[in-house]
Amino acid sequence: MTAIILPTKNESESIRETIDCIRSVCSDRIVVVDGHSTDGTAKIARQMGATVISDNGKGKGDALRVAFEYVDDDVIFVDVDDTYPVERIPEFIDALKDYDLVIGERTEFIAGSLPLLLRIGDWMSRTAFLVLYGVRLDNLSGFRGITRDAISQMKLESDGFGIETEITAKSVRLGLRIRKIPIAYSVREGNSKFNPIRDGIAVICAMVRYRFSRDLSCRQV
Ligand SMILES: Nc1nc2c(ncn2[C@@H]2O[C@H](COP(=O)(O)OP(=O)(O)OP(=O)(O)O)[C@@H](O)[C@H]2O)c(=O)[nH]1
Ligand SMILES: [Mg+2]
Repeated sequence: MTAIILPTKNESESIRETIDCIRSVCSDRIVVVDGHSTDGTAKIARQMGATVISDNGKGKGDALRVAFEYVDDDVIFVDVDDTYPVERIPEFIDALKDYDLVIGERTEFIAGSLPLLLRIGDWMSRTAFLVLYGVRLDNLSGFRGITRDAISQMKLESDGFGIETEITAKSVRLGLRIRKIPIAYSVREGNSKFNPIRDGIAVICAMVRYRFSRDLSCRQV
């Protein structure tokens, strides 16, 4: 079985539709890891029969790490803001039979989904990743699948938005099998939690740190 992990922080505008859409395409367990939402997100998810757990209040990376510890299965994780095509989750589950990490590679941006400055930042991030790791990957994509075995090979430590970059970087350096699935990125519902300066710095730090760290499975001291 695969667990579908949904990190949420005040996503009441999207949580219902997201869970409904996932249920219409697969019967796997849905685990919502909530960041102490104040808009009723957790309550809606619970009413819809999802398992709801709480993060430690440190950010999206912390939330995903809490969820990875909570479940024993391979996982798919995806943002809950209507930006990713969650109806394609079965393709990701299927790909996990042959790959360790499956990345929803954003190849198409629907008009209005990413402002110009963030598009430039996204391009710079992918280019920096290519230069540092020798492979072009969407290191920021929030729609992914990863096997239990791969998770246990990397001791994840990012608290915030550096988590996707950490997972991507460690997967490349560990020589894991990575599959890219091209996807479209849509316009967000609700408010973004991504702070371009604070979180952009976290992404850059993760990219550099995991390129040069010697022991990938251990926390840096
Ligand atoms: N549990 C938890 N979830 C979070 C936290 N911060 C963000 N999230 C969730 O993580 C997902 C990604 O956050 P977004 O705000 O969409 O960040 P982003 O996709 O980089 O930015 P946009 O392109 O503006 O959507 C969303 O489902 C958020 O609700 C947090 O601190 N805790
Ligand atoms: Mg988002």
